[in-house]
Amino acid sequence: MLTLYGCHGCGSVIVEAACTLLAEPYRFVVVEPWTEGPERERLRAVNPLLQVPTLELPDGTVMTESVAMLLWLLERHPGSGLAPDPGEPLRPAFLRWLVYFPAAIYPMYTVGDFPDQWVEGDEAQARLKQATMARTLRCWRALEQGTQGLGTDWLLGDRMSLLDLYAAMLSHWEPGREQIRAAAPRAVACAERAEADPRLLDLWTRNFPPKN
Ligand SMILES: N[C@@H](CCC(=O)N[C@@H](CS)C(=O)NCC(=O)O)C(=O)O
Repeated sequence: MLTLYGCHGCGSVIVEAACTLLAEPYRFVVVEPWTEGPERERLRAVNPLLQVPTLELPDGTVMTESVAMLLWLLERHPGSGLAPDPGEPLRPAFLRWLVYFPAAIYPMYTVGDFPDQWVEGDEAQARLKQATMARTLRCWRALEQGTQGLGTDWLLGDRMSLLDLYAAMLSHWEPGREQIRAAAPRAVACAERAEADPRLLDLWTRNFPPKN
């Protein structure tokens, strides 16, 4: 069975969502990379960068990088419908935007969540944080523009794909869903459609409890 290291509301959610839709069983090890403790040391032993998600395969192979895990899961479950198949016209756009989420948007949190690791001084840290949020919103605007016409109800094509799931997870993060919606209304509508999938309702509610 797979072992997934992750935590509440963080990047492991996309991998959990994919495993759920693909009926891929996994054991979940809760670990917050930023909280000291024995779990963090277990994570360090498999991923010296101390990041989640980290995935351990049944043969002991360790995978990091959410997009690598998703592509590996797709290969393991051919015909899942969560991506256009190789050779299909929408495949290049799928690959582009699939990698865009962790390559363009996710790193803004690697910097913005820990500004003290990058610059010294409260003011400089606040400015850096602000700059990462501005860049995040620019990335969402570019996604919105770049995916226009690729789908109507979904980011790509006529069915939910991993793109909608990435959009759902990342649009829960800072600067918050409403600011992200203003930048990328269609992408957020697709994300919310994905969240409404009955197979995933429990997962989203557990990871992103509704705010009162
Ligand atoms: N490129 C990685 C990024 C993973 C990542 O940044 N995860 C966050 C949690 S959502 C983390 O572990 N942050 C701690 C750190 O970067 O030190 C991926 O796509 O999986």
